[in-house]
Amino acid sequence: MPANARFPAFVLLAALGAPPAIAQPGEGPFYRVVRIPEPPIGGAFTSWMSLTTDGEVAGQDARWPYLWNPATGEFLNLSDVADQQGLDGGGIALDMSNSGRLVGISPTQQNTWTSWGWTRDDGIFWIADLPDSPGTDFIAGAINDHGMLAGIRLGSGGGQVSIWDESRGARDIPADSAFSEVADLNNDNWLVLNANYGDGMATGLWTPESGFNPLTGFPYEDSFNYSNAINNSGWIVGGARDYCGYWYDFCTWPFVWTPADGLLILYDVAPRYDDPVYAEAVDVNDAGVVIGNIYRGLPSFQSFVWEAASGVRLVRDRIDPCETRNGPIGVGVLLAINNAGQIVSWRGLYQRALLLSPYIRGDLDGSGQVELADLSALLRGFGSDGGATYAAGDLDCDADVDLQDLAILLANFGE
Ligand SMILES: [Ca+2]
Ligand SMILES: [Ca+2]
Ligand SMILES: [Ca+2]
Ligand SMILES: [Ca+2]
Repeated sequence: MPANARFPAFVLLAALGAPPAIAQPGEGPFYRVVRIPEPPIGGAFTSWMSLTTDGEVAGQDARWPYLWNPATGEFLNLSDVADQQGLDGGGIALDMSNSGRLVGISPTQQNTWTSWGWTRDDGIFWIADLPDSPGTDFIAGAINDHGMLAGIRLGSGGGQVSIWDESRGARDIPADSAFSEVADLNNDNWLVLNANYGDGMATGLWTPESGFNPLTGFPYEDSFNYSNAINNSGWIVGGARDYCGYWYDFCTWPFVWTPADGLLILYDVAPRYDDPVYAEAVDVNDAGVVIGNIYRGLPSFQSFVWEAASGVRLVRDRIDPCETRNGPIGVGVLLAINNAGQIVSWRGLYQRALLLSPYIRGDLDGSGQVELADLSALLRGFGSDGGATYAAGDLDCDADVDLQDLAILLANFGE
């Protein structure tokens, strides 16, 4: 269509017949892709990655964790801080809070491990030096936005779970002694623990109000059920065992557990009766968006996003079409999601990790909603053929603004 043959907006809307205000629920977020650069000292990110609510990415290289700020492109290298303290054996980050507090461990010259924390204000500090500290044999595995720590004291016969906070110091958590793996800690000081029996796993929740209770409702309580993360509403995600279907064999399925509704297993990540499925949920944000990975059960590895209202969506189908014009980009293992809905994905050594940022197709001005301003901008550019940009209304990245673009916008109108 030549650029001068544009329809007035009211003609188009009349022709399409449906006022946008009563459109169906939209298609949900798509994701823009940023390739995360390699840390300046070299050594690719290893598979631990996290991100703050502000979109700052934490990664782990061969020696020390880094923070990368996508807005400025700057790296903050934690080894700079640590070297000043004479610690040159490196460090491994184990958890980061929403606001960017880190905890991790470093090897000591006595062939043991020492735990450290890091905050923007205080830099690296030794957990053994904290007032009323949990001791030198404490391995911190999780931290929340209030600075509460959770971890394991190794000396006490292997694994006593302990927590520490500034007001009360260190306390041991009375849990079944098998539950000695710290999975995650939220801002209400709810602590998720796993038990690893070698031939099985179980998972449980400790809260200051109710103490420790195993999570229940799993199809096979004494099988491989484990948690990966908890959000600030107490939603817990992980992997649960159940029979595969026709296969007389076990599969691992992603699960979401909520305080109100208990256990929900996401069987719709993969067909139940084909190949054995191994899939898990790895993280959940405070908006209830769950991310996870499907390692087996589909023709190739895939990753997914789940929300209660829309169910499972494969991430490969939700990538900015300008990124996938020449074929799929190979999104890797999803590792973390923040409260803005951004996701970090890791693709293996020597490949760029990805930062995926959600957007709604049709939100031309980036206001977070598809509304009249977006519709009128698209209609102004309607009919352009060649060189059209997203901001001008080319939503499917084929350089024009036509009915296909308009249909996408209208489907998301009001989202
Ligand atoms: Ca955490
Ligand atoms: Ca908008
Ligand atoms: Ca187009
Ligand atoms: Ca087109």
